[in-house]
Amino acid sequence: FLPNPKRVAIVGCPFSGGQPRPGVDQGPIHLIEAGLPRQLEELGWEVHFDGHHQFEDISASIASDPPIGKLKNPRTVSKVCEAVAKVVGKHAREGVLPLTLGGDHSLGMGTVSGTLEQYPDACVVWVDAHADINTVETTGSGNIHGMPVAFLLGLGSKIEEYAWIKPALKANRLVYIGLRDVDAGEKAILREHNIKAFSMHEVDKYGIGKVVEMALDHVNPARQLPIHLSFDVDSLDPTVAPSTGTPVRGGLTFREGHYICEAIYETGCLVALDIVEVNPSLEDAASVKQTVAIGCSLARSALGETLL
Ligand code: 6HN
Ligand code: MN
Ligand code: MN
Ligand code: MN
Repeated sequence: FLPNPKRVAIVGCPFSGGQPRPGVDQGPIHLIEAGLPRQLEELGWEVHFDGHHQFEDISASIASDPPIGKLKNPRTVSKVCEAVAKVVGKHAREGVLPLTLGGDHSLGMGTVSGTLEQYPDACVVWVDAHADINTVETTGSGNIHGMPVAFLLGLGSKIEEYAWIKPALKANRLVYIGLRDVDAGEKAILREHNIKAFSMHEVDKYGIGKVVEMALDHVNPARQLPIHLSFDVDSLDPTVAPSTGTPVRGGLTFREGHYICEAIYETGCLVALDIVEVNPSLEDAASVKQTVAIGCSLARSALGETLL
């Protein structure tokens, strides 16, 4: 499925409305300024980047966007994600691999929707400390970055503003790696729908090599289905990627995170990639630099950078 010639379109999404901490909208700007386009060119990719996505006036939108139930900024998140779905879908249709740079992880409902439009049988590997599967009913925070997977699966009661999402993702085409902070309501959903998840406990027990193999055996047994990799940098340990909004200790090491990306590239099935939740306004300058550099190196690993 990898495009031939190798063409990647960077979709920069300066958006933070799915969660409360300002600054995550600057993530994509830092990743680009750190030289990601040139780094990917050096790997042999033809890189398309025509500037960061210009959403309609987000601050104006948020100012007139009262909660729906518990959900915060619900109309703004929906509008932004619908626009992202269109852009990602268009790149995928044209045979260009979309690399979405967040921004917060609510964007995942846009990116995965875009992928599924072009590749209805795609599977999703969601690398995260969190399951991001709260429904309208179970969310405690009302932060929509904790909910995109529920929308993609069509779980929870429907809200009109999200009617554009065709819940095209099947529970058996989804797998998690890295979980360690899952809400009680989310655990019930994972159990009820038999969703496969490899938490840090399994990473410790089996090692990352075996975990990725088992994860792919579950969602993509013959390694013939397209793969969407949605990588939340908070899956990494906070000592590795400190500048992120919801850090949780006990996360993936630097190598474990990169190994996941390398192993998915090796399948030849990658069709879309998200790198999200880099927040350059959190922690000190050295931490920001380290986190941004890791965002870039994860993208390079997923696009074929090898150690030898
Ligand atoms: N993320 N489960 C928590 C919530 O607010 O629903 C945390 C979600 C974090 C989301 O990191 O993308
Ligand atoms: Mn383009
Ligand atoms: Mn996430
Ligand atoms: Mn997370």
